[in-house]
Amino acid sequence: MNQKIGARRGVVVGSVAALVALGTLTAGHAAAEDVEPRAIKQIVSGLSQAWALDFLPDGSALFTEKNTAKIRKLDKAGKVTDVQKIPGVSTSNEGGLLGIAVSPDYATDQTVFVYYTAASDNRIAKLKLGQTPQPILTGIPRGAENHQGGRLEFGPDGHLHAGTGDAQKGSNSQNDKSLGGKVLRMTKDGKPAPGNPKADSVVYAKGFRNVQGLAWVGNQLYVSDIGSSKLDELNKVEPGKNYGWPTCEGSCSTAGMTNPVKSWATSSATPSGLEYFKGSLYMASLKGGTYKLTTSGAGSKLYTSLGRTRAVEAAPDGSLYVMTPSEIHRADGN
Ligand SMILES: [Ca+2]
Repeated sequence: MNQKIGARRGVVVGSVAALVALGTLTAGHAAAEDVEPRAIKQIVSGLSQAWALDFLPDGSALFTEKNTAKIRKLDKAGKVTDVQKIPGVSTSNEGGLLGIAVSPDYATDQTVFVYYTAASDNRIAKLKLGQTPQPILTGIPRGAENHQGGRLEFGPDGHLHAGTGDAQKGSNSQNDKSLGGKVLRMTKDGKPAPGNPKADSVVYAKGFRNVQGLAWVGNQLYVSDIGSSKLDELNKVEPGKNYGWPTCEGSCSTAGMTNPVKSWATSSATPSGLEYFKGSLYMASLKGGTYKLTTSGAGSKLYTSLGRTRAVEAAPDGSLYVMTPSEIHRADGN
């Protein structure tokens, strides 16, 4: 497809959406450089099941599309180009090419990490752009269709963290030998990171159903977890703790289980990506909009006119990128 036309049309549609949502913009404010107070602007449209996004040191963004299995690049001028298709991706309802994380040492190692569903498992691979991915961690259980997890983020400790799903088998989440239903913490070679609860395991915390977002407030990790039919969760994650699934969905009083800091009805949240930006947690919602929250989960939704949102990432230019399955928006977080 012609990305230039797609991007140009996107700017117009985005301005209209911003007008409707916020009443503060005029159609003339189309440049991506001038996000204003209370502004959100569409900078890309026409994507196919976009899933995750991260930034290169030069300020351009790399993002994944779940079903096309493509890594694509958004340059600072708003132009989208294909980088490459990841081989061996097996798509399902929730499976495909999912997370992406740029090495914090990209300037020296030029390495990017992806999380994807393969025929027999979910896996994490590293690659230099344009080259063949090298798996660093395999054997994360895959569900026939759902609960694949998929988020990848580097922590402030420099280690790679992954959120996984229970692969439609709740007992995986309580099984220390399964990589499903966990937060994983690893080196760039997929080995257990120093300081993990068990020195020989990449498992950092357990008892999740389907972790979709990871973010840090200082050195404190928070994750979003999609519930089954009752409650979705925001969890404050400590190493070695057990976050309850499948015994508990939302808060409970079962010994040994750690309750979420906040839960929401699955009909209103179904959370996805999580980010900490200018003093607030932003949690994407597949039921529409993005939550702006305190660390205790107080707050409400912004950007509801966007519909489903999948990922939220703080950009090096000081803005917040909000990604839906088909669009990327640039916002100021208000
Ligand atoms: Ca829980």
